[in-house]
Amino acid sequence: MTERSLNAVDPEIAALIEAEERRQADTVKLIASENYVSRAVLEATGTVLTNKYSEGYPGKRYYEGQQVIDQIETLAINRATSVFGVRHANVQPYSGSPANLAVYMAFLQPGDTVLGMGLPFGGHLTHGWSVSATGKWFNPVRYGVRKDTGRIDLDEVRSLALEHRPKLIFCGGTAIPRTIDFPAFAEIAREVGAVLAADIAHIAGLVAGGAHPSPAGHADVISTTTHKTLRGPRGAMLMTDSDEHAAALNKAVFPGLQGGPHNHTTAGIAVALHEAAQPEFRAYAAQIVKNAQALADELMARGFDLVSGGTDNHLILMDLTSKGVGGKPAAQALDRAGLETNYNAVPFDPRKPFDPSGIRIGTPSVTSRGMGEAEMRQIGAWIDEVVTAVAKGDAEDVIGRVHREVTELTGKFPAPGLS
Ligand code: DSN
Repeated sequence: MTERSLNAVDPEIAALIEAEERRQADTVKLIASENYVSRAVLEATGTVLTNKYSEGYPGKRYYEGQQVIDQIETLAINRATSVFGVRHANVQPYSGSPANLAVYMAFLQPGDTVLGMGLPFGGHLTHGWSVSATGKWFNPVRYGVRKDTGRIDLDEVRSLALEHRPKLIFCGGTAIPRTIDFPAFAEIAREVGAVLAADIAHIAGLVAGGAHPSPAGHADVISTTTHKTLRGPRGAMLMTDSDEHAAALNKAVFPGLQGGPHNHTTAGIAVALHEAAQPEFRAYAAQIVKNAQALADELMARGFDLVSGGTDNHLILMDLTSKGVGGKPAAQALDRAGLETNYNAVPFDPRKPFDPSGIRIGTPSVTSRGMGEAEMRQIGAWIDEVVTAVAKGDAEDVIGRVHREVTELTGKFPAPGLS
């Protein structure tokens, strides 16, 4: 039987996928949590591995026919432990939120206290924010950043920990432009007998590439997605050095929260980890940071307020209050100009989460396209031109011109994985 292609079976979806590919190719993607996976990762994820059920773990499954899948998952695990310098890895969590939920299931009972960074300060929903199951089913206590520095106040973290005695402390988040002090968090967690979970979803690629200090040897558990700076497929991993924690985490992921792992994703994660172990990935991680710093410098020179006054990593959080523009209209105008960002709350934001004061910008994707500091300065100039025009209430011509210039630039820097 000759099988028909996607285009023949479902031309509507095929055309939409093609349109999204074109959109990704023609856009300067500045969303800090996104990236372009390689052709190799794409190939691995689009395979027959999606046909197989594998509840359980290598060597201990509830379905037969695991001769190949066991080898794939074992390779992914071994590559994860090697890249991150840990003893155990679980590569099955479907994504970051289920991975973090598994941390709760492994170490807490409903109603127990968790200390995490507040969402508007740069934390994640699953670090105990009120609308998340983690904020409803557990007792959340939140730390933030100092108003004067925009940086985490470790004295506040310590005094909250001493006062509330959490069972679990999360460090890491989604909008933290500065280096996370894992040893300091570990000391606080030890002092109060809490499990320390380092959520490195955003910075996993930087950690793997040596461009951010590693939580290994400090955090009890490391949680990460695989699709951000790490440049893998959408998925997640949980890692630890402790045999006891590893057993608890495995039990929490399956059968606690999930059924069969997504084997095609596991293969993609294995490929991404193989790529992350290559010497050129170190250069990539270093360039992500150089690019973010060049872009931050350009934006500050043009009068933009950056939370914490700059960046140490892949991410810039811009407060547009002084420009007289909300984050949402600015992000929408930038998107129409071909510059894709997301609007984001800034610390102590007086505006609502769906209409906040800031924009979050990241450099993993543009760095994957081979762009460098010169392109970052150009992107900073475009952002300035568009936001200034939006503030003046007359942005259409500027958006049109910048869009043409953006398309010229993206034409010179093909994105990985796109045809
Ligand atoms: N949604 C991710 C981000 O954009 O940072 C976090 O889960």
